[in-house]
Amino acid sequence: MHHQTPEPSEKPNPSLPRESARSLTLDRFVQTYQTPGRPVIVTDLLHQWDWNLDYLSQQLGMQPFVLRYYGHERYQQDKRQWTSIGSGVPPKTRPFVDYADLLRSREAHKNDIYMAKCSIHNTPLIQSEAIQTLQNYLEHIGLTHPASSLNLWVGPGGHVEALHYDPMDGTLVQLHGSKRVTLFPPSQTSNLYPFPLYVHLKHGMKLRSWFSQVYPNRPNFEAFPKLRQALQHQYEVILNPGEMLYIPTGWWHEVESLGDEMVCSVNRFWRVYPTQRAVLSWQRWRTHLGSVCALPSVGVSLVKAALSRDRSQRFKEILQIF
Ligand SMILES: O=C(O)CCC(=O)C(=O)O
Repeated sequence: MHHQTPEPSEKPNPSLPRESARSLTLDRFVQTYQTPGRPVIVTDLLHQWDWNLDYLSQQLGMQPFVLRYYGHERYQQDKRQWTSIGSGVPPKTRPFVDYADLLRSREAHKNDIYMAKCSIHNTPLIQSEAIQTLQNYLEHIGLTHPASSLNLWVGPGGHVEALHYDPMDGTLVQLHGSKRVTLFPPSQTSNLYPFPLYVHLKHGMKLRSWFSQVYPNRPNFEAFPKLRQALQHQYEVILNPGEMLYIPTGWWHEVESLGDEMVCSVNRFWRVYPTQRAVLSWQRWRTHLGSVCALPSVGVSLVKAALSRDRSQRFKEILQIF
């Protein structure tokens, strides 16, 4: 791969607005951020809680979670060679304490093993003070129509969730360690070279058309010349413990866990308001079309799972992809 270091003039890297949870009102959130679909970092939200590995192990114990085995070579490869990404990477189900051991022994760092988007609804964490405080605050700024459960993301420092966008609005909250989030507005979609919709015909939901084929920090301008334009519109933020990032639908984001230790966040997806913003979002329509293209392949996987001996586990793994 030919990587070029971006010229300083190609990477202005502006930051996003930061608003204190103590002063951000419902009206201001709705008018300034939600209605136009602009991201914001909310500070002073959950800084008194620290979800470190001991706390998580004590709360989650033997409860099983699906881990994604990304493998250490993934980010050395040209993304055009990928056959899976996001929820499509090979899963393995393990008790939380086993994953904690993989983090402590650094096996999780070595093989880039990530616990991504795991619902906390059937765990004691849902009753925690941190989550009660978070729920009250989200309600306070008018986020009252969730499109997903509250999800836990736990992983080794150094892990990167590759550049993608989501079909829903999202909130990402840091509860231990920090993350660097690189964002691009929806207007930059074609300059970020998303995987084409037809990848779903071959790979079903394993490879996803809402992921980008570029590395924003190691650009290959020969293969992706329009990336130069996208880099003019790049934002970079460090999300610290207790802070929350609001990511409107269609905003591209790459999320890197910083430092060397375990990093932990909670996210949730939300219905997009006002509805007009959802209807006018080409990125959202793209994800729907992509899912339709995936149907034949998903159908074949379901038939194969139905005919297999470990039917219920295979069904669970297929459902986990959505
Ligand atoms: O925290 C991460 O690793 C990824 C989170 C993410 O992609 C999201 O919240 O939409």
